Amino acid sequence: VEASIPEELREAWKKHSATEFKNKDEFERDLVRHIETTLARSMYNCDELAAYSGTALAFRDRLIIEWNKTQQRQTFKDQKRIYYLSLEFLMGRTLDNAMLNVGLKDAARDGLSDLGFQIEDVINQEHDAALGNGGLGRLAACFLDSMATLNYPAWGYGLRYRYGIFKQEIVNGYQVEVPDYWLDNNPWEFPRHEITVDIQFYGNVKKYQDESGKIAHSWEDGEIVQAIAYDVPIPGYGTKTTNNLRLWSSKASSGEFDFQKFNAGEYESAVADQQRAETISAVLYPNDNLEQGKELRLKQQYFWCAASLFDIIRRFKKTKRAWGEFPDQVAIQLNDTHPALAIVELQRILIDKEGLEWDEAWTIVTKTFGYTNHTVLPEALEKWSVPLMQNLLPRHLQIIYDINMFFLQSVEKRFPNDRDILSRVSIIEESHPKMVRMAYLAIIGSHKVNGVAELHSDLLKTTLFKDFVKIYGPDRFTNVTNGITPRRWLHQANPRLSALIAEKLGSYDFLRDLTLLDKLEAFVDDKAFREEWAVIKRENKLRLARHIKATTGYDVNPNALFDVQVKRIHEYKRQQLNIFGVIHRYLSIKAMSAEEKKKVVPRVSIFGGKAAPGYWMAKTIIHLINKVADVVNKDPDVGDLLKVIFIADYNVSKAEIICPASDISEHISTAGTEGSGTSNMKFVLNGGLIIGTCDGANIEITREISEQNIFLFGNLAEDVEELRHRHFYGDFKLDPHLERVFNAIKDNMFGDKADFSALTSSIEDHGDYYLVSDDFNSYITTHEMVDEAFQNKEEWLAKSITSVARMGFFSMDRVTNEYADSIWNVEPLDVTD
Ligand code: RUG
Repeated sequence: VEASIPEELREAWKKHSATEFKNKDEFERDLVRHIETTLARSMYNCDELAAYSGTALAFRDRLIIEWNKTQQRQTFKDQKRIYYLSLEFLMGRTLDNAMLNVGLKDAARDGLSDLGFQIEDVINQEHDAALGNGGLGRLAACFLDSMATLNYPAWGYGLRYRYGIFKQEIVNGYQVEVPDYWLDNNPWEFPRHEITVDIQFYGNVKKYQDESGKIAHSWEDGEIVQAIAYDVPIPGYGTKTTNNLRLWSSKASSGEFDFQKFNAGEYESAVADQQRAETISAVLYPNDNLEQGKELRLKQQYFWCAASLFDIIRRFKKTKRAWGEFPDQVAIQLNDTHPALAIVELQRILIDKEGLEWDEAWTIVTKTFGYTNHTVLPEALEKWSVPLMQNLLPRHLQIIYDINMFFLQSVEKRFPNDRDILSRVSIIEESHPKMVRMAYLAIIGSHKVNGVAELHSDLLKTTLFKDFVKIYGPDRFTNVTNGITPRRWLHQANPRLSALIAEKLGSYDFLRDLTLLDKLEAFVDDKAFREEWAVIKRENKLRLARHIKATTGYDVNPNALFDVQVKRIHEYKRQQLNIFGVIHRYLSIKAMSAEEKKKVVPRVSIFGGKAAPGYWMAKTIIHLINKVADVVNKDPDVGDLLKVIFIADYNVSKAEIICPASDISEHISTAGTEGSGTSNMKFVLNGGLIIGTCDGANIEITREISEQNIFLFGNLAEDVEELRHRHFYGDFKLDPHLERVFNAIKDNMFGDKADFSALTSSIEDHGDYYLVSDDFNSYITTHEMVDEAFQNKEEWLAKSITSVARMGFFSMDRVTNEYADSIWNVEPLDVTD
């Protein structure tokens, strides 16, 4: 308020208030101005990168003008806001999305062309914002797009990593990690040096009596690190709403190095404090579905939770409401357990700083938080060692113990005869060292817990969180099946398909209400429409083929069946099953007569994905894929009938090229292991069919598009435990087709067999935990069915169109509305005035 211009002087301001460009000419004006002034370049010195920067700055002006208005509108209306806390936001590129969302891509295309640039080349200059590992981070990004599109007052809070997910290079078939320094030339963020928060670590807790004689606690000493806000505007599609993503960056609290040390010539130690502080937001941990328990990661988590909560509370306090109204104004969603410390931090602030009683504070806390679980994999469930937490966050550990004590007391009262339940549900695991179970903390501190697909949410209730269902009743647990934003994953990634759909449906309204796609079914038998559909798929395949040629040197036949598996490399996602299937196919082709070969449906097997740097088995899988590619792609016996491609450095912008180009994609996790999966939705929405197990959202995709339009195979989730049990007791027989594949590997067909022995022996000798052998026969037979179906072009097209028409359910907008109704209790803002 102190910084606002006095009422009587505002006319002068308003006269010069920034305006938005609305057409090609105005865009050109802004573009040239930015190139000449902001970038200090000229018409004699303007390359594609400068054209990109100028275009981005022109669009950024527009976004920030709407961002300012949105913030004013939301402050004025003062409705309940959503705060989405996520350690990962996998945004990808921004410019194309911004152009489409504000509806000015055509103006930009024409304007750029007037100056001699192709819009696609300009868009391709942008570096992906890759602040995430995979599905979890991409879901957060889809949420932001959808919440803005639907006019929800919403903020994302995350960390501004200096290094995003590493860049992957393939050297001699091995993954090599290269740092991703993405911040050079990033026009999309606004540093807010005036918005800082001091964050405390270490130190100790003093107990004292306050004036009223009550026992109180203060957290003292330790070290302070400063959090600085960086804001990223998030435009909605076809709406004025432009929300905010606030990312925190860390800095030493003094902001300077120690001058005394500097003067004494101790240069290194003079900057050491500063570097140590900056390390907190330096790197994204490159693990997907795997927790490592490193102290720096815990520091990141607390740093980000504390800064975000401080900010949220500061905003709430401006409204001068009573604390009891906090949950009516604030909904905080925890994306996985990574932000679970926010629960403890809010309780700490309320009792230690604001003087509320424990129960009153705890009621506020639990009404405020919702927790989304994304996995049942034990290795992904976060646990923090008690000694580590004691050292780093001594007061928080005390509060966790108190939360646990009150919780266990209530459990004991309800189940007086069940001693075991107490140790099963305790937040503290009685191991050596003791561990804090973050998922339990998140459940106890939230009013709703949701899984991300039906099967996953059911498994949570019947296995992992079974005791908590008994304690709290089933209503605390719910399901919200994931979705994807059709803006990026259809309109932006596949503009021609989007345009064809718009032509048939009469408008682009389906981008705001994806259920309108169902009207496409009426055109399934329309021959001209089918042809156009086929032409678009072919062009998308050609685009991918060009990318493959440019990046790998391999030529691929666009008439072949493009079979794609792109996602993080993980044993549970079973890229090993796929590459074994490819080897099986290769061996079969090699054994064929010339006559038999004529009947083979040509295939390109395309892989992409990163392995966590410390995940040896995942790296071995990448190595095998590349070695198989080396052999198969050069084998004259095979020619065009089979090609194997590994696309290095899979990321969001590559996904935008790959998804529209698939004929079939693979979602083949061991049943019961994949939370939801979201690339399955992206591929189907782009007219690709899928082969998959009965896992995650594949099940609901099947329900929506019908069994005729999907290739399902493999054991069911309910049989997995029994099979593993049998393997464990020695009841295991390697599938004979898989045995032939293993023999080829052991004959050094793909290089030194020793390189792959860990992989084969995990199946043959160590229990085949992921059921690769059990599912192998069903997998290869289903692929034969895929080949057969692909030969019937007309039927294949009908399946493709029908599936797209039935994908309305998987819009992120449906997801966002479900969270808003059943978890957040938040209404969209009226933006019509
Ligand atoms: O593995 C899951 C995916 O199945 C899911 O679609 C995605 C979004 O909900 O989250 C992924 N995930 C789970 N990423 N990290 C975890 C565990 O921390």
